[in-house]
Amino acid sequence: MDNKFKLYTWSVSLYSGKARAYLIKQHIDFDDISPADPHYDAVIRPALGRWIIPVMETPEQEIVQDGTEIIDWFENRQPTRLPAYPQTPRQLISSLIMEFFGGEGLLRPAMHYRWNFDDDNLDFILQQFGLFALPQMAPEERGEMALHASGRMRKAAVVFGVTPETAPQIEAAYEETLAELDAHFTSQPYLLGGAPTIGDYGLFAALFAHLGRDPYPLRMMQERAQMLFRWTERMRNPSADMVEFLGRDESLLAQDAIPDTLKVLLRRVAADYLPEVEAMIAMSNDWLAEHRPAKNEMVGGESLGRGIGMCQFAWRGVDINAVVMPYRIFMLQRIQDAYDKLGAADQKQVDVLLAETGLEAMLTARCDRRVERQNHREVWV
Ligand SMILES: N[C@@H](CCC(=O)N[C@@H](CS)C(=O)NCC(=O)O)C(=O)O
Repeated sequence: MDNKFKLYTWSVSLYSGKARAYLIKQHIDFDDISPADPHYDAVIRPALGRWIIPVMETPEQEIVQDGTEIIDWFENRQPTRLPAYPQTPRQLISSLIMEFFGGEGLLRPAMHYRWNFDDDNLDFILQQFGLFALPQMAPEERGEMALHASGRMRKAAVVFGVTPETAPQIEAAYEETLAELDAHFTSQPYLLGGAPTIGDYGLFAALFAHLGRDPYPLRMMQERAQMLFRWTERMRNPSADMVEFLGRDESLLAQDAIPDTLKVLLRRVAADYLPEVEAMIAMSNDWLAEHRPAKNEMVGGESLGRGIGMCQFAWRGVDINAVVMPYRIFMLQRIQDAYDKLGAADQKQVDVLLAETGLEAMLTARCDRRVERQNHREVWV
């Protein structure tokens, strides 16, 4: 029997990078497998009820879908080599906030820099999509097929709020974020010191497949944010890869420390992502009052849609219309649940940090119904 874990992924896939980096850092013996492998259509897809990646199949043939669930599958079977969840309150909550921001908050610049720079990106992207989706096809035929298939993703950029009107601000915000990330990774190998935590894996989602791999944004990162670029290498290396940080070992900063450069990033989340989080929750609560989904009703129902509608919010002087996806409520709940489980003294410490960084609403913007994952899908509970 093959006792390796199998990870169904594409290098071009944002959420795949998160799960893959975790497996690499934990020294788990696994193989990347293309979902074009016949086993995906024969076994994995029917089990999930839809086509989606990343998916992990364990040596015992258990199927685990979703980047976070893959990480938690290992984290729930302690001990792990480098625990993804810090044990101290401020580091735990900061790390979960960065996970949320990396996978969801940075999706808008990720989509923009992938789909709106055709001169630099398009040939590469189409070849890469073709390569992963249709490995059996000749390279010259792949481009055409991939162009057709990528139409849906190009449209998705608009659904995430990327338009000609919002693009200048998306770029300005990303350039600022890039500089702040670079400053952080100049002084720390990972978000919280010498080892990656859940926030690193979440950030790696957007900062690798799109922003650290597609030609235009990769060049931007290499030219303007070399220490961030180094972190994207480090996140793919089973070694600690901290050659420029002499004397560091694979441990988190002591005493629940939050470096100033991470506080800058938390303020960035408050300024650039929190307005959308609040608009998403307000819209979801209105939608729930109107639609009253049954207990355990699948989000998106039979149509498999992931969004329940659009929300509007003012952002850096422009109005953004963006899709509301209950998966994001699930991710936000992770932060709120972790906070709710803390003792009163620990909560106070977190309160001080969130007040200092303008992130109080990350705990108070709550959805009237919980979103959980059951049978590989999000459901309203
Ligand atoms: N957060 C989810 C989202 C995964 C996701 O959206 N995957 C994309 C690729 S990066 C996908 O499979 N899209 C297929 C589709 O939407 O049909 C997870 O980690 O499972």
